[in-house]
Amino acid sequence: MTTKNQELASWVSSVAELTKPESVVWCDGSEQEYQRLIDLMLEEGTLSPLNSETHPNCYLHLSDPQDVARVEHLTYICTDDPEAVGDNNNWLAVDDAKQKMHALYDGCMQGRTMYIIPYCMGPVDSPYSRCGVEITDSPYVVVNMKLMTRMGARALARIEREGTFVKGLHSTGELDPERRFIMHFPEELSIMSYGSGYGGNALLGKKCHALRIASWQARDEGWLAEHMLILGLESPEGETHYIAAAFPSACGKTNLAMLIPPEKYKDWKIWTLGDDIAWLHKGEDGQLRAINPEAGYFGVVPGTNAKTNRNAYDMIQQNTIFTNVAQTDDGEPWWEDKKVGEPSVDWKGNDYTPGNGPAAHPNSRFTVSAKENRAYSSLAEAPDGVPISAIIFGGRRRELAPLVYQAKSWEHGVLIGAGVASETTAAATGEVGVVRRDPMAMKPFCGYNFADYWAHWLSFAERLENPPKIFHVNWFRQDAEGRFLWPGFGENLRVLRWIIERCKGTVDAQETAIGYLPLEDGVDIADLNIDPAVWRALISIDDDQWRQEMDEFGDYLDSFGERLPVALRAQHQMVKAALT
Ligand code: GTP
Ligand code: SPV
Ligand code: MN
Repeated sequence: MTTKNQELASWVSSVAELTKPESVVWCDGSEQEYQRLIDLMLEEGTLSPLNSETHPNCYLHLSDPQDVARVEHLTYICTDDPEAVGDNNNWLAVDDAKQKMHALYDGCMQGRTMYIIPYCMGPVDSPYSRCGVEITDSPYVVVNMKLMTRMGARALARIEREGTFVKGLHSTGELDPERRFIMHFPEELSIMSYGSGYGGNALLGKKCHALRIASWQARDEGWLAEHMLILGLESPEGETHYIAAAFPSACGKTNLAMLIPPEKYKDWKIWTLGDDIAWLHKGEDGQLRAINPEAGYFGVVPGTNAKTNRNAYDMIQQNTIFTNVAQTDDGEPWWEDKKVGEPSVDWKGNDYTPGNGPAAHPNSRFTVSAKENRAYSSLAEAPDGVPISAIIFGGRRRELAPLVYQAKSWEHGVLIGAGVASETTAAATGEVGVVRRDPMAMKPFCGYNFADYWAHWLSFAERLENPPKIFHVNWFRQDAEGRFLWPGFGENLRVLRWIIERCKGTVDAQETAIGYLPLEDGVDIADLNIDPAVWRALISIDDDQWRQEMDEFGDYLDSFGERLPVALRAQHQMVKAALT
């Protein structure tokens, strides 16, 4: 295979000249190619087989112990104008960044195979989809891209038809954290990644393309690229509403997208369209419509069990690549809170010793095709996506944020999104459990200045005839002993029901300074055994705490200076005024 696209052909040869691989392979995306690369990695020892009786076609990859998460401090947006990128990103001038990267890439693929991966983010026949080509020296990246994207011949055909594509160059390098960078060049639609083989650092279609580069493109073209799941909620009457929800990394998107309703609501059904990224466009019908650019899941493993997420648990029993989990004696994958089996080998490949940290890495992941999910919606393949009724923002807050509240308008909803703050998780390197500001769950992923991003969000009030209603949820409130106040997981369906009823205008709410909260009997919890005082705490606000929150949020907004949209400042002042 080669290509008729001149730009692609000459880029590939210039990369080969720089990196000096032993051989070059064009990936066609076939099953045979996938199996060939799996066999190659088994032979090399970069992949281990798992118990093939209980877990057919499942494999385990252990990454370098220093390469287990995204590296936000080594991730840069490179443009001419630093102001365009904002303080929410690390910035480098284009020429400086390229010089740095070229020095790292020089000869880096000697003795290795260079793989060329054409891919399409979104259904290949959708006008909303966008293509890219990733060049990598990692077979692990190729097999993950096969599961996560529409990869190979059909994508290449679209690139040859369309002409434009995102150029992503990745090399595993020496895995030295001192020689690791993830650089983005949105003005020329290109990505350069070096020194990490892990997830969002290396699978360039995902966070690098579908969020950082795409958010920049989306601003220019009038759409939105967001860190959101997409689900369909079908009522017993057969009416389906679609919801998009943005929570920071490891804060519950995959779980919500695959929710199984509790026994009492077994006639309700959740359909998964996506679990991590949504591209939102104004459709022909004037509605905001969503597609999922991905075709698979790169999900957090710990915490997944038959009770918390049966769909995900069943989905990863076959045809799955596990990264950084532990193993049992029988060669089955094991992780914290799996609730079956015992670990015998930990995620570093050593004999498991209790007291020596978790057996599976807290950011261990599964990679699996979306088709393995029994709740996968057939509309996930629809070229024009699905109409969105509600947008939900959320975070991990042990205090402050109530279970659910609704924005008073689109503009107020943008303020609520901009105000998202959440406890950090193991999905990125750094301290875990500290509250940080994470607007729209996009702090690590928005490829341009947040002030301009909020202005872009605000502009949808005029663009859309009937914009979705906006909500905020928090599944993670805790008591003084660290116990969750809300049961979460399947029971979150009760909150989704309230959200849809609010969209339809069929349930009343209490108006507070921060938005509309449920009335005491607004959400059905009768059978849940929640202490009435706890329930009241979940659906009320503490004015003093919120005054402090709004002051801190105000200081954060001030840090964007003159660029901050006036309308956002006005919304902030309205909430503050309502609190006094
Ligand atoms: P990324 O893939 O990093 O973007 O994460 P995500 O947002 O998809 O998070 P995911 O659904 O994988 O959940 C992360 C962790 O939160 C897992 O350990 C889950 O078990 C846990 N979790 C998810 N939903 C809930 C919930 O409703 N309540 C509680 N207490 N924990 C939850
Ligand atoms: C996240 O961190 O939000 C993820 C995993 O979804 S990664 O692909 O590594 O970004
Ligand atoms: Mn994510």
